[in-house]
Amino acid sequence: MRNRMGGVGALAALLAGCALVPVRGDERVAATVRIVDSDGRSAGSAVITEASRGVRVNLNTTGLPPGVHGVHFHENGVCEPPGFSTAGGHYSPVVRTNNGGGPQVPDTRYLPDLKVKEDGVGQMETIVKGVRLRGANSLLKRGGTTLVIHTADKGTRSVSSASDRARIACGVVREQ
Ligand SMILES: [Cu+2]
Repeated sequence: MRNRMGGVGALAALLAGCALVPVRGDERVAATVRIVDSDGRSAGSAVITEASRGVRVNLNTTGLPPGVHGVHFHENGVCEPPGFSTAGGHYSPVVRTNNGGGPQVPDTRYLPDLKVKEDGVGQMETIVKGVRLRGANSLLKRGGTTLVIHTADKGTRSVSSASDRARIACGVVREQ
């Protein structure tokens, strides 16, 4: 009996060890974003993980006005309510491609819109190419970056590509 329990314990330890081994090496790199609204109150969060040639963004918000909101990465890691001008302009780093195209500017501005329902709950998930969590074009660069949510459009048309509307929520991208 004692031997058998010992075997189970060894197996459990082995499985626990396996759980620490990432399926893909870069999946372990992650960042979190705590979103605050213009009153400085919590308005949800985002999780950012490395993806192939970019990052995966999973954004969940609460308490924001219903509607279709533009979402962008901005160039400074500072969120000061109410206006969040401290976040600076869009973060849109230059990326050199290796297929002969030379330097390109990826439009990291163009994340999908955040759709907030009548109950104030919003969700958006996407993969953004051209930025990473490490090395060049990192969202965790010196000085930081932010995820900024803009005021909603009246209708349902896409607003992420529109000019920079008023900022209603903001969160600093932080290493997890
Ligand atoms: Cu913006």
